Amino acid sequence: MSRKDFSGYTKDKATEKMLEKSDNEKIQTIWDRYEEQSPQCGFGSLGVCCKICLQGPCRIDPFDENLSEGTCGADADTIVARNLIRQIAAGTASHSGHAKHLAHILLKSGKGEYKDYPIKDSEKLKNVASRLGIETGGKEDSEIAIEVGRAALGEFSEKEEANLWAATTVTEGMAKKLTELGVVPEGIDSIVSEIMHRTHYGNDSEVSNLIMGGVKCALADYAGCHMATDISDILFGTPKPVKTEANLGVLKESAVNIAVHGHNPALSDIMVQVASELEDEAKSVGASEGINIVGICCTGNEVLMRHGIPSATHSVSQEMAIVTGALEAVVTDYQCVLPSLTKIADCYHTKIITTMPTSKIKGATHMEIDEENAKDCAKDIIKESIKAYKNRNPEKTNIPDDKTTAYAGFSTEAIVDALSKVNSEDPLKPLIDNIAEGNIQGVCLFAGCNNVKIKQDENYITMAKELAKNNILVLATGCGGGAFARHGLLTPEATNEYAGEGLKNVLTAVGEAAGLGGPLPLVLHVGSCVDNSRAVDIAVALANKLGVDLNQLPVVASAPESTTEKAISIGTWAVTGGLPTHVEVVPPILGSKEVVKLLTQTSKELFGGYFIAEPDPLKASQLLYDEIKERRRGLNLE
Ligand code: BF8
Repeated sequence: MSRKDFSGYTKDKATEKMLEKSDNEKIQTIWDRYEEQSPQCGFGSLGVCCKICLQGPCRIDPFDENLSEGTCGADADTIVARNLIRQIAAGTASHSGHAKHLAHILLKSGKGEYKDYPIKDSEKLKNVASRLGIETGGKEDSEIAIEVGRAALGEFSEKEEANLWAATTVTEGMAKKLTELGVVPEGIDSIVSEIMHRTHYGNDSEVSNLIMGGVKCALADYAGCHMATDISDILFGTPKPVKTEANLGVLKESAVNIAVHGHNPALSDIMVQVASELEDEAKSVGASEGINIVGICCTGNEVLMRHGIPSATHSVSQEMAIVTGALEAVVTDYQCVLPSLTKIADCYHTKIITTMPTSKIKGATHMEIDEENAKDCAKDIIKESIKAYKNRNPEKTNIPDDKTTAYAGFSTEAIVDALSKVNSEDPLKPLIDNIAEGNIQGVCLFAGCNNVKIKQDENYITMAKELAKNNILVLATGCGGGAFARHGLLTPEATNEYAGEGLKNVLTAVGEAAGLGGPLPLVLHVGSCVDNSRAVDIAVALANKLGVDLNQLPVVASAPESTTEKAISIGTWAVTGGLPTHVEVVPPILGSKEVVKLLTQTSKELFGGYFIAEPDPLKASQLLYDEIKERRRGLNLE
């Protein structure tokens, strides 16, 4: 028996049990590696280490005035700003790389070259095309798909006119303001490249100029996120409410358990589509329950939203899915996949199957995605996973019995559809009326990951309960959505238990009108990280309806356990879009007073949004609630 107490690492019981199992089996986890790395480098934590040129690395010592400049003369402010915007560029490249992959698939789908990717949502295709100014009348879907695909790919290079995907999806006021401030990117890849240029040795060292470059890049991240959501819906269907289950208890004793992990539905969705064809093959090796596909991280969110595929786990606890001993394969695409997975898999029978040319892992089996024959490729991967089943060792298998019911699938369209059951003429009116009357005080979007530095899920759960008690409508994306799923907050029961009276009445009225037989869940899961764009769409619709701008709405955001560079990009565009945005884990910026001031104060004057750093989840909830009340006063709603 493990003698270590893991309750401080995670709020999730299933993860805690698997941490005990890892300890017993002497398997090193992300928490162990973090402890071994501690204390972490103070210079790196403050962001004052520069290794951009070969005369470095240099570091600034805040306590030694003789070490206040690097070899080239860059001071702490410049070094922090350069490091930060390079992180934003990496996040942008990741989200938009995902979108670019989908844009290629859409184009080839339209050309008839990718037969396994038909247009699933023709209405959305036409809506997106119209938004981009593409004529749709009298055209076949395939023709429109080609034009939308080309328009999407055109967004990546530098354009004469800033006409980004993003510009057509925000309020007119915001588009105008961002144009005036000169932060609308000319192209997605071009701004990523520009960031690398301006941060090169001997270039931009003026701090506010660097940060405005970062803001411009973050807006390209937003464009990439929105594009990824739009094209995923067109190719795989726009999500509708689904009921499913979450946590490690979704793994089945007698099934071939396959986890899809990463971000892009390009392969995971196809695997879900073809899995039933291989049920007999799975049964022939003794898996009487057939094939059980489960999700990890955001590709898990994609198939959860569209197919109700259960979520096994997310983010910091991804290794624990393998430690159950019941996972035949982890099939990865890209982003947020730990390189440690292959070492842990070596202790069991689990196969780690990588599928993307840009994301291989040492020790994994590589079976590259072939979009021209996507279904065959997906079947080959499933067959490979089935082979592993007979090697499962029952003595090393322990599936925790923890699982919860979860409702997800709340795309913008699904939310508007539910509201239209209350008022078919004017679907947003019930929401606006209830905000005006104070039954709903405001909206908070929870986004982001889990982070090994924070007790897993603690901040999400504490903050959502606190905000909902104060009648704040809670939306969630990414691994945050997973946290709420694991703890039962994506359910009508949670609404009855935790929502304030006003919020409960509204969620009940909408849920019943929409035929759900009860309230909407306490937290509405709107999708993966790129689907933060869905939350923007909802906020933009509300702002347009009220005739105000985003930075006046009682809408706030929180990334209380964020980890990745992508999360930094998202946080930056949320702030630029006017949202007060809470973070718990502060990116490496504390070495520069000037950068901190720009992000927490000056941004409020420029954009209306700003970062709030607060480690205590209850205090953070209060700060967000105060901001909502201040904005309500601004709209004369108090
Ligand atoms: O894509 S999977 S760890 S980065 S939250 Fe965070 Fe989770 Fe990654 Fe956003 Ni989604």
